[in-house]
Amino acid sequence: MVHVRQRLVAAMVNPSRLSLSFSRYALVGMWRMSSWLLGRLPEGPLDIVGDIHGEIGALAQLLTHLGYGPEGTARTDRRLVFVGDLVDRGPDSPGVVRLVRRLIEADKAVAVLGNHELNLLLNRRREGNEWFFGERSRAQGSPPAVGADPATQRECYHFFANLPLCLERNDLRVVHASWQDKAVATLGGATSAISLFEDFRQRIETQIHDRRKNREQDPPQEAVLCHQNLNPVKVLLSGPEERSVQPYWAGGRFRHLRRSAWWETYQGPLCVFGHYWRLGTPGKMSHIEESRLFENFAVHQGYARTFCVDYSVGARWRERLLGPNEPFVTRLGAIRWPESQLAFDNGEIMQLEFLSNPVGTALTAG
Ligand SMILES: [Mn+2]
Repeated sequence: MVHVRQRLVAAMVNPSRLSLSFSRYALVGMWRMSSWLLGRLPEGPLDIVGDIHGEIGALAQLLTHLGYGPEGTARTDRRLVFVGDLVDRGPDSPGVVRLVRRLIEADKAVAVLGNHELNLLLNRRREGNEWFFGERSRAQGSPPAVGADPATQRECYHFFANLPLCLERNDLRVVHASWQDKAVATLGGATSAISLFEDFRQRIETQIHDRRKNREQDPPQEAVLCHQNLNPVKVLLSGPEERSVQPYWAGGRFRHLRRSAWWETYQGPLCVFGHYWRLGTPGKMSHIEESRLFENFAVHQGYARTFCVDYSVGARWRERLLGPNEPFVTRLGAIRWPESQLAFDNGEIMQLEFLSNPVGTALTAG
């Protein structure tokens, strides 16, 4: 079986030329098997919490407003769902992991893996994850965060390694960044997120190498796009990308690729995801570049049958540096389902609205 799967995988990423099409995933789609990497969402009412990024205080406040109490255990009539990116940037990543892990063990919650957890599983050092490696943050002005001793590192690693990549039930889907049917279909034969990631990474690398050996010229950025869009773990956890019409300046350098608004073509039941920062105020919080993806949306609005629930709380540590703490621009949000409401850590509650055609959705930032 493993051999058959490897041949299918090879066929998918071994087209006559590098292709960003998912068409070859159809081969594997026919062969979809059950896998713990595609988990089952619990039935009944849910509260789906956005990216937390170590902001333990915001999480405690949100849970209290949702009627759970700061530890999240009081309710028996609802369950919590976490969309990933529990860690990095904020003050207490180990505290958030411990709280969420306890809730999952008590059958009060489920969670999916985010790209920040994936980086830790892959032992990749990134700005904001110094806490895990016992280092001081490299970000300018960043206050000290709670670090991870070896026992905490092991606890986090084991916890992340056992999180599914997607969750679904008849009326609802949850993934960290983007739901792509053909990427989801590859989960069937996989034994872990890391092995699936590595499997595809190596095949894509080999193919790029072969093409270079044959002196075939790929357009600039082609290799980056292939690694981003053809690796199912990458695309589910950090979303598809595309060439930008014009290079643009973001995060201190010119960029040639931008994030794709995959929700504009998504088909399926309501999909709730995080990852894309929705909030920022021009000037004061201009570092939240990604908010432009949602600049034509009000905070309570989603596109068609999708909803992004990341309200940029991962930037709250920077907001603290700007002056008085309250009120924060960034928020931690949760979708209450089936009530179709949005709840925030500041206690605000709004009714959701789903747009069929937002005017001039901007895609110029990454
Ligand atoms: Mn993310």
